[in-house]
Amino acid sequence: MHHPIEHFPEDRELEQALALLRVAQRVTVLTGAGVSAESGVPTFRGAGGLWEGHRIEDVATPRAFRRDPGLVWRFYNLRRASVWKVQPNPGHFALAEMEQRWGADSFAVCTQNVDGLHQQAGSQHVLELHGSLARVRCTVCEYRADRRGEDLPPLPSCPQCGELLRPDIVWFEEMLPADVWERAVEQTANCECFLVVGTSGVVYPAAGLIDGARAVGASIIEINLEATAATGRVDVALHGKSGEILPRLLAMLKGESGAAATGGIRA
Ligand code: BJW
Ligand code: ZN
Repeated sequence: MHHPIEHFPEDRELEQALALLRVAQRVTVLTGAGVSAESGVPTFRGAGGLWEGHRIEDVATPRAFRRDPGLVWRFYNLRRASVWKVQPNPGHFALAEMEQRWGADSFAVCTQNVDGLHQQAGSQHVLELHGSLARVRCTVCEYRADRRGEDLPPLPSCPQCGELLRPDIVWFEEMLPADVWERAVEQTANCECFLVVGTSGVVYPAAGLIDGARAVGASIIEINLEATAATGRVDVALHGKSGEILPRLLAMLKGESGAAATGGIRA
């Protein structure tokens, strides 16, 4: 169905979201694969959520890596190569600009994404809950390094000890990096408005931040193409593309009309 810009279907919900954002002194955002979808990074679940017939749960575990490191590295080397080519989209840029409005001390992005696109868009206060595709670490020694943009061999080895390297990614059944997680919990406990963007909300402990925000009485706004596991726990659900809704919210915050703000954005 075609909706003319003047009758954007979410207008009432957008106004509600705007009102919640306007009164918040501190804002925390939880992002997932959906924010990068419009940059061309595939999401994990739903259509296209398989990799050569493997479910993410079967490739992204320590057991899978022990069983067949070559298979797992093939998956990561392909994803690394494709991520160097993509660019942030208007959703990433809108969040970076929101951070400037609130100030980096009062605005944090807790991301489950490993693509680095929030930082590339200019966000300073980014907490990478699930690690980074750019980084590798040794399976034996303390070696850890940013190897962004580099093509790695099929089974890369550690420059310090010669043992096998692995992606610095949090796999299923692994703990999140303790310092990053602590800071995410703290940002959530201290926020007054919590944005949940482009995540299915099924992977824990990240999805638990939503409950953390509720527990401290923060208002919760969800932006997603569709209803998710989180929708029942939010105050306002905005259905649509984050690359369109976030810039629109930003424009409304700045006092521009929503319609004028969409001028530069492709439908
Ligand atoms: C748009 C859009 C647009 C599209 N605009 N929206 C049973 C057994 C074992 C473990 C568990 C278990 N039950 C629970 C667990 C714990 C487990 C877990 O949560 N599992 C559930 C899946 C059941 N969690 C863990 O294991 C975590 N660790 C842990 O708990 O440690 C303690 C422990 C120790 C020992 C045993 C058990 C526990 C670690 C979780 C690490 C997750 N890592 C991954 C893979 C990284 C690999 C990689 O990237 O290469 O991280 S999983 C994968 O899911 C990835 C993502 O960050 C994460 C979240 O996915 P996300 O971002 O939500 O993406 P999608 O695809 O699900 O959703 C996209 C959304 O966007 C959709 O809603 C779309 O509608 C929307 N969208 N386009 C707006 N344009
Ligand atoms: Zn090593």
